[in-house]
Amino acid sequence: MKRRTFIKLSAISAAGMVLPLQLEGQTEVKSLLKPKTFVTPNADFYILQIGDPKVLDAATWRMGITGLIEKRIPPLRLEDIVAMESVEATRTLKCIGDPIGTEQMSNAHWKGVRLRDLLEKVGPKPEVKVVVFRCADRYHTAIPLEDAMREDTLLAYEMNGVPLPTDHGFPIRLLNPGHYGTKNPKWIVNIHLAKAHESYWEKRGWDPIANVKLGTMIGTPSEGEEITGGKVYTVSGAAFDAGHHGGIKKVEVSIDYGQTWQEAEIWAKDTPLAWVLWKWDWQVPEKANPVEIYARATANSGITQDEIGLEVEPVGAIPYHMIDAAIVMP
Ligand SMILES: Nc1nc2c(c(=O)[nH]1)N[C@H]1C(S)=C(S)[C@@H](COP(=O)(O)O)O[C@H]1N2
Ligand SMILES: [Mo]
Repeated sequence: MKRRTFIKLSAISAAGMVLPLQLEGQTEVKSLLKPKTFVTPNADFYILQIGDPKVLDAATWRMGITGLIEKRIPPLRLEDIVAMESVEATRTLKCIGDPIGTEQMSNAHWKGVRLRDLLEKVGPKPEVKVVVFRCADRYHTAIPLEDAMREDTLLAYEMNGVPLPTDHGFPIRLLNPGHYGTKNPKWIVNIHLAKAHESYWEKRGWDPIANVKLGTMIGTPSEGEEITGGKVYTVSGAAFDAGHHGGIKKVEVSIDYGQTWQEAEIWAKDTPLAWVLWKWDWQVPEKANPVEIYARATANSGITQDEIGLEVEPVGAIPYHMIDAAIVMP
């Protein structure tokens, strides 16, 4: 098996198969760029979970904070959380089952509160190591206490200006910077402070840390697309490092199997916790030919994705995304 076939197959995995992939062709509107907007509309944001979404009622929903705590407080109501100091942030979510990020990566503007502000109300005991989230669909996952206490770890209740949609975790979900979707639980009903915890996906062999790796996805062209020779074609996509390498510095494209690289234009960006969107105008040769398109990112730390990925502490990088297309004559 050719290595690039392996990469494509490995991008489709258990966690990514829980819901069918969003198949291209649903909207055959010829958009020039993919992703085409910096903020993904809620209706287009990918959805992934272990079962059916849980429809929770804000009036009766309560979230307890339990476990190794210094001070007990009554279960919180949504209005208690909304009354706290709020924070807004643009954040990209990406599924661990789609490391390249062609289908299960989206970006939204969220509003919520700092998890830290809630944990400070109860006071974690000195022996606490992890914060466990239990969800209405029986999903559960834990994050290290030091991640929970980060200033940018949020419990979100709004997404793109509206209450969190049911599909994305109404009324409350976690936004855990730097980590794949598995560590961003939805429909939270309990927060438990503990010494250790084995989470839902870890029990099934998935990475318990789930740090996002540096990656670049090619949105246009799509796999197998026919590109008209003799014209300009805009190759486009997204790149994301979730802040682990200081954010994306540049994105490059190669159409000669990685011998030479052309710098793409980054046309939309925010903080390193959101993706960057890039495009590169390619003057397509006037000759019918198969073509392979590669894209790679370089982060502000100086590291560049390479053909076989990259093991850089603490998170590394995934290999180039490669797209097979065909130049055809009009
Ligand atoms: N309660 C709950 N939260 C969950 C999951 C789940 O199955 N149940 N799946 C996780 C995974 S694997 C991903 S990729 C993200 C997807 O979030 P989204 O559906 O809002 O895009 O949700 C995460 N949070
Ligand atoms: Mo995921």
